[in-house]
Amino acid sequence: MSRDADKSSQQSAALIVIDVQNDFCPGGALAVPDGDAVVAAVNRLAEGFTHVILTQDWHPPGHSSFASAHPGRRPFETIEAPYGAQTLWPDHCVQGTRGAEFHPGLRVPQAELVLRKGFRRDIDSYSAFRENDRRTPTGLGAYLRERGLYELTLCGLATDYCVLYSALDAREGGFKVRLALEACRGIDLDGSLARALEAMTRAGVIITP
Ligand code: VGL
Ligand code: ZN
Repeated sequence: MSRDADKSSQQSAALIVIDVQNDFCPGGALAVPDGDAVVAAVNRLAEGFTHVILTQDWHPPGHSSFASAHPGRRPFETIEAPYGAQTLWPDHCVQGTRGAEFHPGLRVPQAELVLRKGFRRDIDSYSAFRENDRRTPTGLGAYLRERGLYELTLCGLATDYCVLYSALDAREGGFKVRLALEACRGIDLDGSLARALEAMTRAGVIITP
């Protein structure tokens, strides 16, 4: 089958590229080990999709997920936010900064939507669908349903945070979800990567190499 024929049979398929931003890559403020290794893999994967959506972690200065906003707290500690446990992070992906930009090697010119998240100062948002209070929607679920995009392939950074929560919420929203593992890298805090892969498998996410 030609690539075009292949694509046209995939009208309900979308690739969702999570947070491939400078701050999550080596040298960035919240670098994921080997994070930039996903760039080439994502570029290759995207060639097979007509519909591509990018997400962008997009925090205002002083965001409540930053350890620096909590005197006496340090990055990677957990605090009790009004909506539950919240890991504290180094300042990262601040709106308008270079760290918040997509990795310069990312080549997905056909991307149809850039979904920004984490822009409310008092709520973090790992998931592309729902913020960390687990109630505030981002609108992505409705967007995908209205466009008839039901078969999602997820990739990006970080496997055990934003990719994980996006995948679980997508399953809860009734989407078919595949995780392209070669195009993902994790932060792995205290075994979080293994736990993430288990949780996604349990939720019916199809994990492919
Ligand atoms: C992420 C921690 C904080 C992610 C975003 O993209 O996985 N992780 N903000
Ligand atoms: Zn963030």
